[in-house]
Amino acid sequence: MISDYSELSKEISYALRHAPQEYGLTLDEQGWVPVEDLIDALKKQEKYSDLTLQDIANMIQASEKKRHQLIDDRIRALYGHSTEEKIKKNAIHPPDVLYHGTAHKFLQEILQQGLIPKDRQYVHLSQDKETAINVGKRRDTNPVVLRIDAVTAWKDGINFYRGNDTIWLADDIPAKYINLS
Ligand code: HQG
Repeated sequence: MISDYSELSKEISYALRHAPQEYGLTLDEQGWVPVEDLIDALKKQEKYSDLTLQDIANMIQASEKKRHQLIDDRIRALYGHSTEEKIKKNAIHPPDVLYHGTAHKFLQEILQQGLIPKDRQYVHLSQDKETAINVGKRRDTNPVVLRIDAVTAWKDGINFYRGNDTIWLADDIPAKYINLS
């Protein structure tokens, strides 16, 4: 039995978002890997020597954030990737407005340059302000929330993609679609 789901979630995110090769894994175009391969790789560590599929299912179920998707015999991260090969996503019509929570120290640069993916493959946006505040709090105790005119950006040809229920992904968002909320 795994007692620390948070630690397991972090390690699985690391493997599936950033370093699959460290675990002998290769992501397919949509980021999937056979879950048995992930389990076998993790089992090499003492603390995960008894890891089961049920532990992973329980971890996903217990998590407040929907970071991972387990379907049949495959698992993938839903967002956050930094691997070299860009995960293929289907572009879909976004809601009229999306939000981005960030630190005040980045504000000026973002308002000049727009939102860029930095170390990840896509820009990450939030469906609602509350999620954006929580994302921003990782970097600033009193984060700034930006309002993205997603539907206009979409009409102008910027692609948006679904991460999970609350997280959207996008290609670079030019500054003209971004305002303080
Ligand atoms: C900033 C976590 C200066 C951007 C979260 C952000 C999310 C710029 C940082 C998910 C910039 C990148 C993603 C520009 C963007 N100039 N700074 N032009 N453009 N930035 O972590 O959106 O818990 O890669 O504002 O909750 O913060 O891991 O992206 O501060 O859902 O599942 O560059 O990761 O989810 O940071 O977070 P990140 P993010 P998990």
